[in-house]
Amino acid sequence: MHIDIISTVPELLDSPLSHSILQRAQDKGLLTVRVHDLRPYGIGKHNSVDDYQFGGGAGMVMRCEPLAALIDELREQRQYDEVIYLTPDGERYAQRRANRLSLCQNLLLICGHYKGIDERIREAYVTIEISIGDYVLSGGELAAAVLVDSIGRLLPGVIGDETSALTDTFQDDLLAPPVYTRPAEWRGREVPPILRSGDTGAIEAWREEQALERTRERRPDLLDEDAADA
Ligand code: 6GU
Repeated sequence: MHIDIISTVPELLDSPLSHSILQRAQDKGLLTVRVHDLRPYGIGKHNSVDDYQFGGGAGMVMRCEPLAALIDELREQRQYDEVIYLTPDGERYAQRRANRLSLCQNLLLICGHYKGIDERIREAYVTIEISIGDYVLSGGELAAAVLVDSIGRLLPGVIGDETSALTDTFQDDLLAPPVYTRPAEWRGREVPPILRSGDTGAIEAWREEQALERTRERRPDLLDEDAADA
């Protein structure tokens, strides 16, 4: 998979993209990520990328022309499966969307700042608008990093059996069951004996039951959503 990211603060993405699983994916050639600085496409001698909003009001809006120039240039090099705008008024991001996006070949992510981007860029280019939750970030970069991480780790070959994505929390709309490692007893707290029983069938059943119980207690909305989908 290849992911292009448009940003006015490309440095914000250096660190999250160059660690652990994401770095491994890139080293293995399974994922390439390029961050493109919008600033050189800005207008005039100050390379302006934003302006006051029509109608008045506080906050700047990212201008059409710089974004269009960079997007057009990128689209000459690649056919994007999706052009994604990261914005707090987008669809709420969840595992199902990550799963679907992990099947794509080429993605373009656009990070907004200030009051966001001119509506006409959304109309002309954007195919999906995504929010990573109900709170406001100062820009789309951290949200873009969240997307790249959650998608990158799903690409075949990126993570091995030991961390299989199939058993993740959310993968079946359930939270993950509790997990334990050595020692078998720590400060008087014992690992549930069933996990040390060697009975794989019983262990599997216990984990399912725990996952369900945890989901009922902490995130009953996940179980309701499941029912609503059916
Ligand atoms: Cl994608 N962008 C911004 N600026 N804030 C957010 C967000 C995105 N998702 C949640 N809050």
